[in-house]
Amino acid sequence: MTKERTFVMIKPDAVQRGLVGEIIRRFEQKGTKIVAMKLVSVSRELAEKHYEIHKGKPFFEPTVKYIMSAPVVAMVLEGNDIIEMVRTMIGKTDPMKAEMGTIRGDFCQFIGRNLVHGSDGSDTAEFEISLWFKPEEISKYTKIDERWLQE
Ligand code: IDP
Ligand code: MG
Repeated sequence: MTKERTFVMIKPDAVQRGLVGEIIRRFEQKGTKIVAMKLVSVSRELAEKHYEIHKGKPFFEPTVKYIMSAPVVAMVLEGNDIIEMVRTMIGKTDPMKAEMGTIRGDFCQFIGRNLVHGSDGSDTAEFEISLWFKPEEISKYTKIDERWLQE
């Protein structure tokens, strides 16, 4: 197991639909550690940088507009193999293909309103964390359940 950090964004539809607590609860119950978190009204510059890998695709502009449409909750989670774990918990990009029990599978229907983002690899996690957070916004601390979560 590798200790990693990942970037999670609770998107505008989740904030508007009152699902922030539910989504954070799922990550907390799984035993993940929140090391940074803030509410952000996303600028076009930030939105375009975040989705720059998708520039040129037909959904680029709608997706940029989507994450600028209302505040988002930006978070950094830390833990063993957390990048893949968060992706598994979020579910497939298209909510109609996402398994029940995942966030997208349980709470949404449209690919362009899919509630939550999680970094898809170690390079993107590093890029996204540095894009959204200053180093001093990321906390280092011991969580008291850590030794009970691990063998
Ligand atoms: P991911 O969020 O599961 O990593 P990506 O393929 O990286 O999915 O796409 C980024 C975001 O762009 C998606 O979460 C979704 O909001 C939006 N998106 C992706 N593909 C489509 C599409 O075909 N139609 C509309 N929106 C899309
Ligand atoms: Mg992606």
